Amino acid sequence: MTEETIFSKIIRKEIPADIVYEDGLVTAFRDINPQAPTHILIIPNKLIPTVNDVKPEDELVLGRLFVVAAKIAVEEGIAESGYRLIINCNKDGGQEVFHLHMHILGGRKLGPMLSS
Ligand code: DGP
Repeated sequence: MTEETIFSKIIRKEIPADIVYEDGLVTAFRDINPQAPTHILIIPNKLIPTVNDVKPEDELVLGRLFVVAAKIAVEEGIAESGYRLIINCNKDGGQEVFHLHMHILGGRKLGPMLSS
């Protein structure tokens, strides 16, 4: 069953978030618990719980995640220094919110890709 998460409320502006970008397909906002100077989440406006739920018809919105990530990286001044994009999936992947989201992290030298 597909259940809405807090991210749907952020998209609908029912709860506050520091939104840095939005269009008809995706919304991007600053993570509430930033792990780096820039830590922004980019999410499809459509509820896709996990990567496992991705369908061929989602290609446009998923491509938009990358287009917006590149735009945000420029705006945040981290495009040249570099950054990391992360999409967690399910328990072993560390996913906490079941509304697919891309993390964009940068603004400092990031540690090894996996800490454990
Ligand atoms: P993940 O572990 O990949 O599911 O990451 C979920 C992220 O969502 C985590 O870094 C914290 C962030 N987050 C959770 N709830 C909220 C919220 O209400 N507002 C914002 N801005 N971020 C949230």
